[in-house]
Amino acid sequence: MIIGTAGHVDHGKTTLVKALTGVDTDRLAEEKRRGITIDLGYAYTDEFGFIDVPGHERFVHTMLAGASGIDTALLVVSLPEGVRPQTREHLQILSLLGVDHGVVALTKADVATDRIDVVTAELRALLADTALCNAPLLPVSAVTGQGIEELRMALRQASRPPHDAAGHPRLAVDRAFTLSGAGLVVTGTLVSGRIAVEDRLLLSPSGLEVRVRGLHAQNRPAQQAIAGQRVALNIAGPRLSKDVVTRGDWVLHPDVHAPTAALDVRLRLLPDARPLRQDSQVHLHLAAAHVMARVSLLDRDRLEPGASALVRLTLAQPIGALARDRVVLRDTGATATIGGGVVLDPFPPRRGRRKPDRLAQLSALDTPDPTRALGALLDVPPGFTDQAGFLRAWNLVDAGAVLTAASCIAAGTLLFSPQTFTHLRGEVLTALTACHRRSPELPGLQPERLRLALPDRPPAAGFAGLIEVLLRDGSIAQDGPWLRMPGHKISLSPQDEKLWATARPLIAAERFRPPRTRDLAATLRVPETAIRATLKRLQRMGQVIEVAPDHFFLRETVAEMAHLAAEVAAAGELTAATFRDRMDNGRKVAIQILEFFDRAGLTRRQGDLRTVRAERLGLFGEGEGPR
Ligand SMILES: Nc1nc2c(ncn2[C@@H]2O[C@H](COP(=O)(O)OP(=O)(O)OP(=O)(O)O)[C@@H](O)[C@H]2O)c(=O)[nH]1
Ligand SMILES: [Mg+2]
Repeated sequence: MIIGTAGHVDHGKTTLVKALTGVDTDRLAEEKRRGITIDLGYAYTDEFGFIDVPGHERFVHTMLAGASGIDTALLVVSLPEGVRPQTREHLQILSLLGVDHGVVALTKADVATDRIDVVTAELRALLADTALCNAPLLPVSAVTGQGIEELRMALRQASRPPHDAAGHPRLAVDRAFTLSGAGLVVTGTLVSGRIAVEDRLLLSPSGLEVRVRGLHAQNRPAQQAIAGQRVALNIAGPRLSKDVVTRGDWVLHPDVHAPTAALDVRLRLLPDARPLRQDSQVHLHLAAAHVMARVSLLDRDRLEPGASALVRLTLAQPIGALARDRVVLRDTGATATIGGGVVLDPFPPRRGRRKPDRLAQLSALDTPDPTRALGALLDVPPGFTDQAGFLRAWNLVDAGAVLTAASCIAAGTLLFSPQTFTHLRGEVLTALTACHRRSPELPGLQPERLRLALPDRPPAAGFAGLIEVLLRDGSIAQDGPWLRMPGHKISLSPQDEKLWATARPLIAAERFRPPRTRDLAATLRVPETAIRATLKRLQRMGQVIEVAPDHFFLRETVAEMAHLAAEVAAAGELTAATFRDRMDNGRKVAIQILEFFDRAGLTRRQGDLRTVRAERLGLFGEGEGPR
């Protein structure tokens, strides 16, 4: 159990921790000299771990780093002074962080017993609307020892239920130092999962590799630490040193290493804050991290005190953050805490942040339960989500249970709601059927063309998954790169069929110098555009080949000419002249054919000479030797 102190400067937090543990947590010379706490202090007993925070208003950011890792609050209020500004602000921070277990110590009882009633009344009023409204209030004195035992008992009872150790490990680093003999040590609160000696983890956001050489859990050597404990890790890794670790970093499992510079958050503004305008600059605190951020209000243009809104926080630099992490915001000058909230989406899309669909998605994500979040998310457009992104955001290790409970369909990289899946499947089948009706001569559609043809165009990655499923269950079929309906066979439309029946004999008659489209059109008395379109479709079916613009040859003729070229080359030299002589079709056409062969990679030209690449002779079909 980790207890964090809270309260105004000089109210006796550090003295009280010493009375409870025997440890003086003010270690720094400057702390001794000035008589105030500056940095976080740590003290342990057999049953408790204490984080002692500074009360001075200049060090609220440090208090925030400490308070983000605690279970239970020890709010300290001095009887002579009563409630003061940082009593309020620390209490607000505890409430924004969701710390709902705690005890209030009324300190310096030895000098101000007469103030107990007044201060108690003041505090009861202050706590009334908070999660700590029923916290015990105990007068204590570190000088006489009065109330210290009672306080210990009360802390024991205030402890919250043990943490769920599910999820990948994430340790919020609040300190790094080198220990002679051991090397680099980082300390912090393990907010999820477990860490064991020899684990291989990452430092985030830097991404440096980390090996756990040894660890302490709650200040004791251990083989393993679990969520909720304060942990010290002795770590090693290439390029790792004290200088590359800062307060606010994470040591975590590679699967949850995903630095982000944008967070979509449900933000609550404190009742005594000033109204928040678009694009306000704020200090953002998340776990032990502290960065500047800009607030874009998503569902309104101005946020009133005491109200809550959906906001996009754009950070000055990337940090590690996941769904349900708490954020606390302070004003531009860091003079006051103004509000806080819960991360709904740590990896939000760049575009469309204020669109109604997007706001509906964020509302869907506004629940602590990942199964409910997923179910609700898939119920709003577009009805699917990126599987890896969702699992990472929610730090789900074994996702099976959640996916089953949310009854979604995993296809490729996406998770679909059953309705969306059925709908998209319908769109695919409709699009393919329409394509076959429109262009019976086509084998089908290539996947990307099909995707772009869908009214609800799903992203490429997820579409691939959808197609995989449809192929597997036989709803559609595939020939090479073409997707088609299972029953589809390529054929010509009746009009094409008719035209081809008259055109083919003309092309076959003069097979080495067939008529061009213009001549065919004139002979057959049809528009040139019509004959050209039909021949293009026949080309896609593999019946003809457009050797030069508007000059179509039968495919088998091209295959025959390829073999003739090889023959000519084998007999002597393959040039425009020798090839023309062999085919008896004129120099211009012979050159066009050879240039076509060059482009197709059948022949290679050096000056006037050409060589034939024998391995490419099959390029235009099999079994078509010279007649
Ligand atoms: N008489 C009396 N004095 C106390 C008691 N507890 C603390 N003090 C004195 O109050 C002063 C401040 O105590 P600290 O424990 O440093 O206060 P703090 O809350 O830790 O201060 P910051 O960390 O700077 O916010 C010191 O001079 C203490 O000796 C107490 O129970 N009785
Ligand atoms: Mg102190």
